[in-house]
Amino acid sequence: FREGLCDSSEGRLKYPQPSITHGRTDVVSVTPWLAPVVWEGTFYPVLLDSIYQKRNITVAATVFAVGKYIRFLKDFLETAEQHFFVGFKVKVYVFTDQPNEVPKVKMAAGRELVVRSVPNSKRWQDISARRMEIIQTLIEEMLKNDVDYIFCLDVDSKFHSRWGTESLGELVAVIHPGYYKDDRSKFPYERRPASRAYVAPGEGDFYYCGGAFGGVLAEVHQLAQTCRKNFEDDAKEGIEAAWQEESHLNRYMWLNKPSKVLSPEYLWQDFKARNSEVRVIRFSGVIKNYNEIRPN
Ligand code: UD2
Repeated sequence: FREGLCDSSEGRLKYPQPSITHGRTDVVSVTPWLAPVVWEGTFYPVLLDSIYQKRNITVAATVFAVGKYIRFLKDFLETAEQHFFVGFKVKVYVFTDQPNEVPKVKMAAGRELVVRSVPNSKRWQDISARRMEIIQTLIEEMLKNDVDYIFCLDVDSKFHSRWGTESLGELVAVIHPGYYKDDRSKFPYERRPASRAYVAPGEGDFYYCGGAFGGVLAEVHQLAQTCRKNFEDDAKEGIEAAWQEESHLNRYMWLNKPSKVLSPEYLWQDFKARNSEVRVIRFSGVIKNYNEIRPN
């Protein structure tokens, strides 16, 4: 337990009394399938950390920095050091076509950076979509190691505040900041029935981000394998879903409900003003000039 928060006579953790009648009323903090939706004010960080510290967990993160996206890596890694699972064992896997350009970021004890080479692609859509295949293969290799949880994150983003043990679950999805107040008929799901990512206008739960998802290795492996296969089978028939692997992820999360849902605090976008229910921005996508950074 962290110093100052335990009862020195008995070594037990002290924290405010949980209430069963008072809590946040401006947001929904549980889905209709009873998965928690994580918002600031719905959890006690120190209490959660104490639970997971006893389990001695290791958390992996994957991030792809291919082509010009390498420019985002330094801020991503430096801010991850400040906010992502601080005090826990963390392994950050960087996949890049320029391993020599990976910035040297000082990491705390117990935290490790692993750099892997991947080829570049002519189309940005392929770089983004091929992540599923690489994540699938990485998890197969990790299963032999001591990694418990994995998060797969976009590199063109920064951490601004705590992202920690409150986010852990079997299968974890993040609500996209752009659509969470919209009717589901407006979500940018893949709408062509011929695609394996198809979701009909009267169906679906939320619109989730492709830029952040995670969970335990077995669950994320199943997700990556399914999205990869559906993406490739679509491609054989000349179809590419509206938002590539994000569309396939959304179909997957509809059919296989996430056990924990992270609010848009966990992936905001810098070009959007903060909405009042978002009390803390923990992670956000930076503003980028698509024409300038994408290969085509
Ligand atoms: C959205 C999703 C993204 C993905 C994409 C659809 C969010 C915040 N972002 O963002 O995850 O689902 O739609 O394909 O939910 N990359 C490179 N080099 C490149 C291109 C991409 O390394 O030349 C990597 C990089 O890690 C980047 C990620 O792929 O963060 C996603 O690409 P993007 O940021 O261009 O996708 P975007 O902004 O359309």
